[in-house]
Amino acid sequence: MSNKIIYGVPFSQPVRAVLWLCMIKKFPFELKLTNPGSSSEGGSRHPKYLEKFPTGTIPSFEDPETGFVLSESHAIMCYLCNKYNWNDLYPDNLEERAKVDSYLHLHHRNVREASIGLVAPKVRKDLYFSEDFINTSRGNVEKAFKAMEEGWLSESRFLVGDNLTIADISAYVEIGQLQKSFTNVYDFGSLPNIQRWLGEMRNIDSHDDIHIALYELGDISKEAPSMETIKNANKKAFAAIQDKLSNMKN
Ligand SMILES: N[C@@H](CCC(=O)N[C@@H](CS)C(=O)NCC(=O)O)C(=O)O
Repeated sequence: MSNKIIYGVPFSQPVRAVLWLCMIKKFPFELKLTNPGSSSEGGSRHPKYLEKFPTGTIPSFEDPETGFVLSESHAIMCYLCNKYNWNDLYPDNLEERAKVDSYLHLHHRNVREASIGLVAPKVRKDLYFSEDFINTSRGNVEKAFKAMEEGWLSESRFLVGDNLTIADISAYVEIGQLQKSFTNVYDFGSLPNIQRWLGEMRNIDSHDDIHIALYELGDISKEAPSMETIKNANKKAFAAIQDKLSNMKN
């Protein structure tokens, strides 16, 4: 049986979410390195990639046995949970599942903007982000953090109840990257519930393996990383993931 394929790079937040889910479930896969936004061979905007995945984004998923292909991190995570009955991370109970879905829908125009408003302008010097754009993104992130701090995480250990779900995985790959131990671009001092949750998430299986790219990148609060640093971070993280996958086989 050939492995399912995940397209992406470990530096990408939504790719990390899918990879982390697979690692937690010890689900074997092949990671095909795909450069986001590049129209060269091996890039997410190359015609060959677009033929399968017209949105041109990573992560994408492919089942080489059936030819089934899918883009969008949340759709991929929900599909895998449904297909393999990972009900611990995507609960069977309809109300609980709906709460997970509710977070997943909210994520895109809110928490996801942490990358756009707080990380990308420092990391992607090749792209232009207007001040207005950055401020709108930051405003959306602040609103989402308030909802998490005063709502969900004031009532329960994880976003939906006392157990980890794919909502936490998706949220953490965005929010976690901002911590002092990674990029250090956000002060969580006034958000004790989010801080507590970040601590819970750091203890989840494979956390360190999935975040090697960020450990490599280090603190970017004062100085933007070079393209070379980012490339090397991706390379090291890819090698570590390959290692973990080969250990899973043994
Ligand atoms: N909503 C998508 C977002 C995916 C996304 O933004 N991926 C970025 C990399 S982090 C990408 O592929 N950018 C390249 C492009 O848009 O050309 C998901 O959750 O999968």
